[in-house]
Amino acid sequence: MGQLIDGRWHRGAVDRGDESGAYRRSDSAFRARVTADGSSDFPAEAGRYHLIVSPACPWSHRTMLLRMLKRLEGVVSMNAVEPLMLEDGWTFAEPDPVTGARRLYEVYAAARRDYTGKASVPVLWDRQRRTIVNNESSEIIRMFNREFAAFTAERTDYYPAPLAAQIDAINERVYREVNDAVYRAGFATRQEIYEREVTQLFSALDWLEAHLDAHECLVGNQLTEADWRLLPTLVRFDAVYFGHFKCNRRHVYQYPALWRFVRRLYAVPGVAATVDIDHYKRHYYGSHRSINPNGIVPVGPDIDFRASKL
Ligand SMILES: N[C@@H](CCC(=O)N[C@@H](CS)C(=O)NCC(=O)O)C(=O)O
Repeated sequence: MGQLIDGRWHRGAVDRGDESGAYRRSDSAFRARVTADGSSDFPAEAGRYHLIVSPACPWSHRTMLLRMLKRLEGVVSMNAVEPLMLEDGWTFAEPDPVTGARRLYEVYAAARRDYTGKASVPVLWDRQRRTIVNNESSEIIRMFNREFAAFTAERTDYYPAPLAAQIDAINERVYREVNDAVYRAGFATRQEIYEREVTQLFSALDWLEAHLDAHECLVGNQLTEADWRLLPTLVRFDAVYFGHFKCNRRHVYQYPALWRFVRRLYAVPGVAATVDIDHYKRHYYGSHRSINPNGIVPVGPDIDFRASKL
């Protein structure tokens, strides 16, 4: 881990809790938009934008899912970093073919010479202007959903206007109480904070279980962005968050409706190829030495999202 200060990389832990023992995720710095009509400085074009992801990272996973679901594989290129994130941050096995970077922080420094902050994934890079358009996954998925319509035949709208307010409300709660909560539990450095986070997380899972017991999807009768933003946390849960982040009251497979939901989304064509449990385990257990000092990666659990039972 580390971060850029005035465009220079500094090694050292930045993912620690603060003095209160709580963990806070920093805001994303690059917030421009690709637009279909070119009204921003970044018009939608085929072959212009490049997505850099970590397959382990749940925020990256959202962008991988929307890129695949909207059939943008031939429109927006994609490259993945290596599983381990240590002193140099995220790194590439080979120089990234588009930016030439060996380390993700070089991409940030190329975009802004005096950049200060973390070098996080996902990143949406513009080949033409040689800069980062956006590094906030919630915004990248909205661009993939809507702005590239001229370059894909896939018409499914994952953020339909009539459901937008409900999707926003669910997203906000799922982000705070589930997606980010597992990290706050895992990186807490005080017992009472960890316990508070885990307690809240499992009440949120109880709420989702009750909702998905009665409904097929989180919002309306169709799969929306809200469902695809929940999946990355649920597919990582039993293999990583349960053990590594000590979110261990129950497994996802012990919640009948949540487990059905995960398997249903996993069965959607193209989704399974975005899921890589071994990669997740190597990343989390290998990278977060503050909570797993020897970097030992556990062997289990045996998990099969295609099975009707575990
Ligand atoms: N708000 C960002 C969060 C992204 C994020 O936190 N990514 C993590 C990986 S899961 C990261 O790259 N962290 C780099 C670091 O901690 O130095 C988004 O959703 O796009």
